[in-house]
Amino acid sequence: MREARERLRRALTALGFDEVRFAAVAPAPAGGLRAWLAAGYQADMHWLERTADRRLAPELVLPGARTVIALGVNYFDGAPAPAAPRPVWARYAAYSDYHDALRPALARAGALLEEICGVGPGDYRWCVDTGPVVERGWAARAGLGFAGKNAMLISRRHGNWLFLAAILTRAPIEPDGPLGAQTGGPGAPRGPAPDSVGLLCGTCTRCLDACPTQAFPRPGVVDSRRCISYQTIENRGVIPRPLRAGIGTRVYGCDVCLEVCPWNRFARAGRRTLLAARGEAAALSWEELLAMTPERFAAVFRATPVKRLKLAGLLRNACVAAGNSGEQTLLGPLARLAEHGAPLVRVHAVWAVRRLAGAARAEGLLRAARAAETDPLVLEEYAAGAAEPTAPAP
Ligand code: B12
Ligand code: SF4
Ligand code: SF4
Repeated sequence: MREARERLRRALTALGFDEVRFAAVAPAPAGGLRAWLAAGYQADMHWLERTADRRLAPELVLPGARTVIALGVNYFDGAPAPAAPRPVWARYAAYSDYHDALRPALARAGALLEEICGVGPGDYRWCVDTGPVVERGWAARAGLGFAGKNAMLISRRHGNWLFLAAILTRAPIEPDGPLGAQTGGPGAPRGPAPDSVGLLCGTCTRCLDACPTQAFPRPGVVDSRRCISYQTIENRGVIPRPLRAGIGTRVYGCDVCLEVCPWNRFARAGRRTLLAARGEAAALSWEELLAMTPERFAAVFRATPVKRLKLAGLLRNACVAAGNSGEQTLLGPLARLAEHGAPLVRVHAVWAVRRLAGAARAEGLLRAARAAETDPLVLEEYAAGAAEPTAPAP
């Protein structure tokens, strides 16, 4: 069996997966996901509640499941962290959508599992991100890395720059074991239990200190409602006013708690054979972003994760980021967006003009738009926020 496991590991590595580890299906640690949901940290991602039982118990997703194969794909390109005053995108947005990109490789991985472990096509199920599996938890169990205080699954080889995927299977494959168990020597592991958050963080707290919106109620736990990643990707509505300044010039997602992690110094640029680089977004200037049309949006973001945001969502984010940029030249484009067809865009354009110009100057710039406004959401924005502090010049 061990020989088959190593053959499978080699075959999946050759397929393009940078980490291939095995965990035995076993009870999940108490607390974790359930405590997180009970605290409301999922914001409006109600699908996480509906699927909680299955997320924690692979045997409910695939009856008779014995093993979780935890897979990681390194998407680090070796470039330094992007910085303001340019629009900043999460690193993963520089690729075509990883859900679609990894699917063919996962189908091929299933065929290899059949060939090497002798199971049938109904004896496994693979998922990437959207499946009902706590991917980081099972990856930690399999020793692919450890759960950092930044909540990321951190690999000693690749830092936190890994996409994760999982294959649940009825094949009984010998598990690799979590990191704590391996490093603790024979017998019971010394120090923190293998499932514990921050296993290899020591006294470091960089990620917790760096989060611009204080989204960590405690180490390893993210309150999505305060997280920039949630607000700029998952939230379809208005971004809460108190969080907007903290978003800085981030247009899509957030990597702050990832970038600061010292474990990344061991990370090398990934092979990325399963991913297709898409540099168009990062090359967009503020002016191009704020003047984005439906046609251009479709062309630039086709097959990327950003397309799910839709044009109004992207313009919403671009307004907030531009408002924080300190670039006075953006006042013209932002004032035009205060007359955009979508109320969602107008709300954030009004905020951005005020933040850049200050309340007194903004009044003149927004006079025509305000006179024509009838939408209650936008009128509420006009009524509030007059005291918003202006963004510093870059
Ligand atoms: C919902 C979600 C979000 C939410 C909530 C994030 C959060 N911290 O929970 C939001 C929208 C905020 C988000 C943001 C991001 N996300 Co996200 N997200 C998910 C999703 C779909 C579910 C996560 C979840 O269940 N959260 C609930 C909490 C309680 O669980 P957890 O932190 O994932 O897991 C912990 C517990 O389960 C427990 N645990 C410990 N041991 C064990 C053992 C077992 C057996 C079990 C079951 C559990 C367990 O500790 C785990 C680790 O801390 C996963 C994909 C998936 N299917 O798992 C991707 C995922 C976690 N996201 C990912 C990424 C890349 C991001 C961002 C970096 C994107 C960006 N650049 O903007 C940020 C990072 C924010 C952060 N610091 O966490 C990657 C993470 C890869 C990695 N190396 O860790 C994943 C795995 C997607 C993927 N397939 O690659 N995300
Ligand atoms: S992704 Fe950004 S906002 Fe979210 S927890 Fe990390 S640093 Fe904070
Ligand atoms: S930044 Fe420090 S505390 Fe945060 S995950 Fe990395 S090592 Fe752990």
